[in-house]
Amino acid sequence: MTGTAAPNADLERAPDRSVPAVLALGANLGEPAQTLQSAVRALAETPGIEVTGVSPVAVTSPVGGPPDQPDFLNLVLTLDTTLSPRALLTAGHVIEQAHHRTREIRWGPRTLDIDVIVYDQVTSSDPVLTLPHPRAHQRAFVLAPWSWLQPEATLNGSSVAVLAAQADDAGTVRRLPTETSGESGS
Ligand code: PH2
Ligand code: MG
Ligand code: MG
Repeated sequence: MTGTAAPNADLERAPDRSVPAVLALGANLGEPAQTLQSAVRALAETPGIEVTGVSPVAVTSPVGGPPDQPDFLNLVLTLDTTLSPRALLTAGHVIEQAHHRTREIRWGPRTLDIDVIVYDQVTSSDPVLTLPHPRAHQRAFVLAPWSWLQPEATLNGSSVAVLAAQADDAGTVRRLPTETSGESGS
């Protein structure tokens, strides 16, 4: 495992080859299912991003924030990118904005949240973009969908599937049946 020597020096630097990254998407306001679909499409259309995998969707209880907010839909997406870590984060923010994201309450309800979970082997303690994501290892709403997509994946040297089972919110994560092609009219 090779993290970067200087924690934050690499966030602005575009890689000289395409590198893998993992994003987590969540939504619990508006039309979360459509929003996630639209966000995946927008990511796939972003120059410098090639989507390599999309997990099944999970229905999850809110972790943190106001207790009365609706359940979330969450998914995890893998990609290859030539964008820098910061540019990838910004691409996610632009897509959040396009889906009417507002930032009022920390961990409050939102139409769309796109978080960078890992970016290649980069480690960063920058508060704007901490890598790997500082809480992902304890959140089943990220780990479970990730493990469905990539059963062998590891995070900080631990199995994502094992971490998912150990997380406090493990019992709240339900996998939605994957849509089969031809089922819906569009
Ligand atoms: N996102 C949060 C805080 N809590 N809970 C669930 N179930 N899903 C989320 O995506 C989520 C959350 C902060 O981004
Ligand atoms: Mg988040
Ligand atoms: Mg976020």
